[in-house]
Amino acid sequence: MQFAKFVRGALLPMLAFLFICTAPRSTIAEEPYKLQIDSLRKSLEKYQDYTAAVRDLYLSTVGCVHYAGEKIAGYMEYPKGAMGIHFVNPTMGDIPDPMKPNVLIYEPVKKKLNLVAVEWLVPLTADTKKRPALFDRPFMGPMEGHEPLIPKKYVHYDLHAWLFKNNPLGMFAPTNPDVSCEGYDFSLLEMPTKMMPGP
Ligand SMILES: [Cu+2]
Repeated sequence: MQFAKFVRGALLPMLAFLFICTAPRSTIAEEPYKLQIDSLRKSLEKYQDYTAAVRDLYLSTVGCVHYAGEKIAGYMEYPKGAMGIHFVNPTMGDIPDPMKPNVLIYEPVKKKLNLVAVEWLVPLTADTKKRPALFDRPFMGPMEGHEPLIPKKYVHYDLHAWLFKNNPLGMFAPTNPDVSCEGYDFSLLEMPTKMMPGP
């Protein structure tokens, strides 16, 4: 049984190795932070009810933001997909707290709002020494504010985490092709945002 031996001895280990190498990067990168991310998800569970979010001063910016996926030199690259409706809490400090994101993101589905993601939004200030990072993930940016909902002059870094809806592009991708603004009255197709120089 030469062939069976070959399958056991060489082919199976080779396939296993190939599988490990080609597993989505996000799955591997999230592993060391799995417990922390699980407890973060648990602590934010209550915001599935958007009125609980509003009571805690996460305030709706109304528009459901999505991107067409175009690439323009000098501008952020957002794969085709949506971010959703950002509820921003302006009462939090400028240092990102891994357990307290300052943005919650909802997807409008029929007449409901489903919590799908969170975001940390960090302004670029004169005190910024380096690019922020959480869960070993560097933030994107710095970039201009996202008009028309955020003024251009609000130059910032940001990091998204799709805690409540799977994102085929990865947990920390900025847009989610499985999230849609369709059928929602305040759907907003945004242009990519201009990149800005960092510290
Ligand atoms: Cu941004």
